[in-house]
Amino acid sequence: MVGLPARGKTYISKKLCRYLNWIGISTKVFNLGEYRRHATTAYQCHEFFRPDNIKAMAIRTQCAMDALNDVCQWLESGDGEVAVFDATNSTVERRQLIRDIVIGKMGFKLFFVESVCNDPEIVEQNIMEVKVSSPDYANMNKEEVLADFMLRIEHYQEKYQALDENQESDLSFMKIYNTGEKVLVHKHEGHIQSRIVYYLMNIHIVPRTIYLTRHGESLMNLQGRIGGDSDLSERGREYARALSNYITAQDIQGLRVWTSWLKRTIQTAADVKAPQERWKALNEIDAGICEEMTYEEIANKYPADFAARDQNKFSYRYPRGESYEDLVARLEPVIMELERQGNVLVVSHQAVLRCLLAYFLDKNADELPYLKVPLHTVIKLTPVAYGCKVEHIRLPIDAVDTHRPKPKKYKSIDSHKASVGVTFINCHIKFRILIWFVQITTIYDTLVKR
Ligand code: BKE
Ligand code: F6P
Repeated sequence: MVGLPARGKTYISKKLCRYLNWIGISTKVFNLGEYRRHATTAYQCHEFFRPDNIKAMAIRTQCAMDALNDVCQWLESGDGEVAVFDATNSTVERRQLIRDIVIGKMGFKLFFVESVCNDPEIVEQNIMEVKVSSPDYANMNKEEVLADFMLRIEHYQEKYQALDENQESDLSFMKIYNTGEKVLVHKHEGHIQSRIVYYLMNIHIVPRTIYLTRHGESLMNLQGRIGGDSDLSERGREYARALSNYITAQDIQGLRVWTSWLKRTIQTAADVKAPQERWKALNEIDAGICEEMTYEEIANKYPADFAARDQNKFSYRYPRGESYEDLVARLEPVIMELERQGNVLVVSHQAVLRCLLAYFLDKNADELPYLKVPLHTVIKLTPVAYGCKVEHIRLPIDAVDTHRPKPKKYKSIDSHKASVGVTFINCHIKFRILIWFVQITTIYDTLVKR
């Protein structure tokens, strides 16, 4: 990252990290502020950031080197694919140092993302929303924080050199002006970097709410069958009416409604008074040869498949159907368009909503297929600080429970055999000790008797 303080660098870093992890690219943020707070006792005031504060400058440079070192170690360990170095990196000298280490020494790719923002209102909004609650400013009031932070920015401004395609013509970078009003891309290098550019071109910070809900209870749900394209049950139709009343009562500005192409979501959204759009991508997971079966029938007819799915639910693909991993790939355009939108109500299905929820709540691939998305419940997501606030609004109409929890680990046959083996070895050793003991006493006896 590159940019003055309060330009949304941490916001971009965390959001980008969540997105890349969700699409399956292992990503981690290294925030220089955290290294600094670790290295030195309580932040006193903006004076710490004066360019002529030699002591502080030495600490800050050391922290940057430590962070960069951790970045390189993590990438080299093989666990990481993208490291986001969240710091101001606001001088040519610092960027050259990073280039020498990251490209020169390690041979990695390097891509700078600069946020340029000259709208004082956005900067102030940033300070009020995230700096006021920073550990740097424990027990200080809003006015004091704002004043100190503005001085901190001034210290950086003194030495700040924005990225420039003539001055640093060898570097790959993008610059985002005023939260996306204009974007400049210079010498990007390949697939991941263009995904990053595309993603950051689509995010915004205008407050809005996303509502997620499953369709009302369906006839298939009542029978415990998965998939299919059935109508709503009586209670499901009741939920459709209740949902419409709930949404009307919320009085949401410019609301748009997205459903899948399946009858149960279209019927559920039918009474909601707002413009509607259908997405094939929002259709439920395709269970292939298991469509319209109960879990019990699947366990009996395809026991190996059923067990394999419990072993790794995220990657398991139904024969002639889909996996959760496939779903995430199919939902990527939905997430991208959701990022661009304002208030949206998404009416979809259990597996699909687990994937969307995992994106917003930063859940990993192990947790994702087991997230709880009950019927007849509206999940309300509101962006706050660097994450999402989540509320579950259960509308009072009964419905069946379709959640199948991960089965508890029981001792497998192999580990049972192994434990028999260990007992056998234990007995064997005890037996040997007993024999030695008998032998020794016999020798002793014979010696004494002689
Ligand atoms: C949670 N933010 O409060 C926030 N602030 O360019 C308030 N300048 C504001 C931000 C983040 C969190 C986000 C951006 C930005 C900013 C000041 C900024 C931003 C930057 C590039 C693309 C999209 C947003
Ligand atoms: O049972 C309802 C349902 O939406 C099915 O259509 C779908 O196959 C299933 O839930 C997905 O949940 P799980 O992945 O836990 O089987």
